[in-house]
Amino acid sequence: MERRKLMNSIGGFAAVAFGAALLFSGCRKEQAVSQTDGGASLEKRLSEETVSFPANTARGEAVPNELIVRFKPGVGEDRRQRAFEHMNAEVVEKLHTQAMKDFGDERGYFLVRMPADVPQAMNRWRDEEDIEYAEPNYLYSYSATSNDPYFTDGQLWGMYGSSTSPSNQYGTGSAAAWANNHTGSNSVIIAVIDEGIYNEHEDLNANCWVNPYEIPNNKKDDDGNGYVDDVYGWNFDRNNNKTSGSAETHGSHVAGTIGAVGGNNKGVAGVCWNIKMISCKFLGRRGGSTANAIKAVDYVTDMKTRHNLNIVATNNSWGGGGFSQSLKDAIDRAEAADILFIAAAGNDSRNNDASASYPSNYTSSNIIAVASITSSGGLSSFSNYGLTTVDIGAPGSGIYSTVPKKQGKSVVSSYASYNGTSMATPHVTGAAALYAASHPGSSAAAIKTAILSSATATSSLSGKCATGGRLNTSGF
Ligand SMILES: [Ca+2]
Ligand SMILES: [Ca+2]
Ligand SMILES: [Ca+2]
Repeated sequence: MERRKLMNSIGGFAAVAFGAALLFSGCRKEQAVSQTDGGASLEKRLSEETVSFPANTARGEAVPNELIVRFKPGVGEDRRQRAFEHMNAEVVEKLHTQAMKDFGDERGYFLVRMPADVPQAMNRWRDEEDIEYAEPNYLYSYSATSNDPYFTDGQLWGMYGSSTSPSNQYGTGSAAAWANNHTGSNSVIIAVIDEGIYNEHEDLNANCWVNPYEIPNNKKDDDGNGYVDDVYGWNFDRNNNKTSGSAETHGSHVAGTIGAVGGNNKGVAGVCWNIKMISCKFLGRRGGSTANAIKAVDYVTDMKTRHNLNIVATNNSWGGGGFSQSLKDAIDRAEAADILFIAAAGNDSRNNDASASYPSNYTSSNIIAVASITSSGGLSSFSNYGLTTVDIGAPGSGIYSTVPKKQGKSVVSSYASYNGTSMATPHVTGAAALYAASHPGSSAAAIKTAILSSATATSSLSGKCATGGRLNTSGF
């Protein structure tokens, strides 16, 4: 509850919509969901009346009546069915991604729906002898919004630094790297796990990844990864390949900070002028679920191992919910595939050491947790922090980037200024890609070390994050 309030107070319009949806209370009509349809979309499952998730047993909001269930090893179909019947649970879908199979996980997870509310259901599952654990299908959302629509000064302050602009000394110093002819590489790939990316944007299109192993629009899964015609990535929210459109504002904004085309006399420039960005949309109008986050993370992991692609990082400008072992497992699979998981520290103005924020608080060593700073070097008022749980600060207040805009019946390229740790995070993801481009073959651990060890000490971050400093890419 507190989280939602604080997000609203900084004007997160998505948080308002998201929160309002969950504030309705009452019983939800049961709907038949078969096991074979891959699950009705999250939005559909939330589109009727929903119940708010009681705050006394676990943190945050979750999809009502749903749980992610993990059986113990060796439990076969008969015993699983018996457990489902005993629990009066209906299987929404089985989560058994290619990445899980690649990593030797034969069990997967089951997303189930039951009449009991989530805390009650979790307690009951704990007593089932065949169950390893059951956890909520948490809902995640971003929390960034445009501020002053007439914002004109200090645009792209985050790209400058003391060597290129004394008045913008708290930026990342990326302009210094560009001056050194370090502007990224088209062979470096990152994935944006977020909303989709508006890939027709004039300042994004050239840097949007196109799956070279998938023939578009032939209704066939040419690369055999389980997703048909996944050309730009995948929409895990709707389970289709439509990742672009006028609604994809947050994802497009994040993408522009990482890799809007630089030097083209248009719009803005990302930290990387040259890069390829995979669109993994799992945030919809009503947020995104743990089950869909797992599928998105695993999609990237499998894409890297399947095609030997040079995927260095995922950008994760979202948060919510409590600890999820099944999501942590997916992040750990990404780590094993040498992919960084760069995560927003959250926008609750709180200390993550004392009150965990997920996914940035997971202990997986491929995570870089990012706080937000202002153009005058202060910790942004909304930013979470944490000496042991947050790694570094980066520009997140008044960040100008790419967005789609509706104009009559068409969608056009536009630009807007947003605030949030959502905006700080892609500066770090862009930095990871920039470093990978100028230091080919670097491991995820080496890239992380380079980012953290080059941070510039910053008084507002002293004691507030592990490095006590802000992102500095000037030497990348
Ligand atoms: Ca495919
Ligand atoms: Ca195809
Ligand atoms: Ca540009």
